[in-house]
Amino acid sequence: MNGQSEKIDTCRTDACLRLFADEVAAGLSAIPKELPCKYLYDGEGSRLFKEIMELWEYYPTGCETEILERHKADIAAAVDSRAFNVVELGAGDGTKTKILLRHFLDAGLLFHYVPIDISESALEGLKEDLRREFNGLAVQTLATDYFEGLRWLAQSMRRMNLILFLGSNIGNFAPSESRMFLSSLWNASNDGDLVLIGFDLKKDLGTILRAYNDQLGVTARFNVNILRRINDELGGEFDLAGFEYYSTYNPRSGAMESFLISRKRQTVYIDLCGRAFSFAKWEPIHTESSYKFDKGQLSGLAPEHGFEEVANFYDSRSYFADALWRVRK
Ligand code: AVJ
Repeated sequence: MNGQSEKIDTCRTDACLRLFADEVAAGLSAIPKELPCKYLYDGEGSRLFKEIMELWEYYPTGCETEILERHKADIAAAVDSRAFNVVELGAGDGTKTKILLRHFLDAGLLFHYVPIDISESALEGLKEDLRREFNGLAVQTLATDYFEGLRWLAQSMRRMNLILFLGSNIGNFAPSESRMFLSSLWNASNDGDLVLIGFDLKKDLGTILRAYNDQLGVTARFNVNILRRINDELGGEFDLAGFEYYSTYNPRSGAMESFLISRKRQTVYIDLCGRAFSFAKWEPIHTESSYKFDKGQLSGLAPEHGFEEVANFYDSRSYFADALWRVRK
């Protein structure tokens, strides 16, 4: 990644910085403390997440790649429209999506690709990649969060949409947020649209725990990076060595829960928040939840939100699922 793309994810407008500062202040004043996981993905965070996707411990990427390779023709067959949009929420570096794009192009389907991602540097890299690999593919990128993305979708031309929400990005939502998200998704789409949603499934705990506690410590660095970002963009004074990454599975909620834990009693001033925040020794900041699902939950979610189940695709170990739903209005 070049120097320029490391800069472009930082907030460049006052409004963006203000929101970031306000959300950090709210999260660090809450009991228990938390930080919104969307702020993990600045240029450096997106680079570290790409590194995570290449770790042997982080199985979701390989599983979903296998699913898309195996079922790309089934997905293409479900699209019964001559011209459509492939809209992707949280596209990231698009490595897995390229499997579908390649197949659709080879099958002679007529479509535009609209990747939406909070990380502008990830999108820039993706656009560059696509220009090289998929000559002539119509691509329109949108650097924004999911909710802005859905607003775009609602206003987009009335073409059929295939909406991709891969990688178990949905796992970052608590159940109530997930319901809200699926309702917004339904509201923003048209009758007959298709959605393909990736869900990480419940499985033996060792496998799940290893995926978030890799030996090289990339996931730890990915989490600590949010404090570095607060230092750089908000004038924070975090001592990065003063916090330890900890991630564990909560069998009641069915989620991996990740934290940064203060190793000592400390007070940290953040300039743009205009105040300092105190941490007790061993006090946690919750940085991310990654919910795991079972097959029953998957089948319940579709009808509850106005979708019709078309198919569930699994990898050979049933570690991961891509659910294909049709919007019914
Ligand atoms: C991008 C949200 C799917 O929760 O598994 C990976 C992010 N965090 N390792 C996940 C993540 C730590 C990832 N998602």
